[in-house]
Amino acid sequence: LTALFLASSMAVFAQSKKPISQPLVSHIFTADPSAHVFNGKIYIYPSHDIESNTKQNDDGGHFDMKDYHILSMDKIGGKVKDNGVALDIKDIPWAGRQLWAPDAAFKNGTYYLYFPVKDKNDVFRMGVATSKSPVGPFKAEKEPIKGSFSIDPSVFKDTDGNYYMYFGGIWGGQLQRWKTGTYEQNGKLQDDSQPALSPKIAKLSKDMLSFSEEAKDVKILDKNGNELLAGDNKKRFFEASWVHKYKGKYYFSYSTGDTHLIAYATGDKPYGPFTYQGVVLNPVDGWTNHHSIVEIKGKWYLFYHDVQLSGKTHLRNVKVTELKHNPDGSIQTITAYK
Ligand code: FUB
Repeated sequence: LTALFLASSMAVFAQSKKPISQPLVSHIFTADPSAHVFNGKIYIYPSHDIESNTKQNDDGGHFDMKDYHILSMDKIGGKVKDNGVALDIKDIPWAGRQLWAPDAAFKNGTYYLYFPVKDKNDVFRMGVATSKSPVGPFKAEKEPIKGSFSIDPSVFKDTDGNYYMYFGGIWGGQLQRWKTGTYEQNGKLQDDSQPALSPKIAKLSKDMLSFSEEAKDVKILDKNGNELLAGDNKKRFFEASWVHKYKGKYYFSYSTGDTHLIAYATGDKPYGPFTYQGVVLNPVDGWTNHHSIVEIKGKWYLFYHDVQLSGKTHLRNVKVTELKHNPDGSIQTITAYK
């Protein structure tokens, strides 16, 4: 499996030509950009990649991050500010290692930072931290969110004021360990002929600090209404959930992981089911692909990352480019290199 992983990652690197956009910052490595507009300003909540010299493996041990820095800018193309350390792993009482892709939300004067980190038993859980400022510093709650597991929280505020967390990731993201509903250290992925593991959704409680319901499956179907199969790795969910709403439809986008695509599926309700539609972003340089999709002043943007600055899969840099919906609502596929 590892040989396959390395071979596929090399193939991805070999594809690159001239990038269509430049890294937003170059003094630190950043990845997994969750972008939001709060009070008319753009804030990006990324992972902060560092060189920890942990050996690369299929569980992503080399993504050994220890804090978050929030980036901000007044407009697309404007100066990007690094607002310093917003949350440090040492200030999360229950955390063990690996601060992975975060997201943020705002409600009633408080900003909420949601993050996945392995607990002291090496099991990924989701945490939440609060601040009166969009850039922190954030104060972490003493315990992980009850009923949370796996990685890549993404919080969507619906137009009716409800907030939902989408989450999950297979392989190193441990979703396969929760297949039966309870934790199984040796939980395996589905066989190729079985429906793929589903990402999860849970409505957030009014105080934004917990789930108001047990997490449910987010079903992704093909055009015939059948669930995507685990063997369909060019389409099935791997990690990096994101939801945006466009013309009344819900767009669930995600990474296909080992095939390195950002794919999307559409539905009529936040809970889905979602029907697979196509590719948002072709593979970028580096193994991972992770994004967010945001409307800013009437235009839509894709925030994403690649490894232009380092050439190394675990030292990434965030970028942004415009994203276009066609008149029928489909998304024009983006290739990040000319
Ligand atoms: O940044 C660590 C992990 O890599 C994220 O949680 C995944 O989505 C992948 O981008």
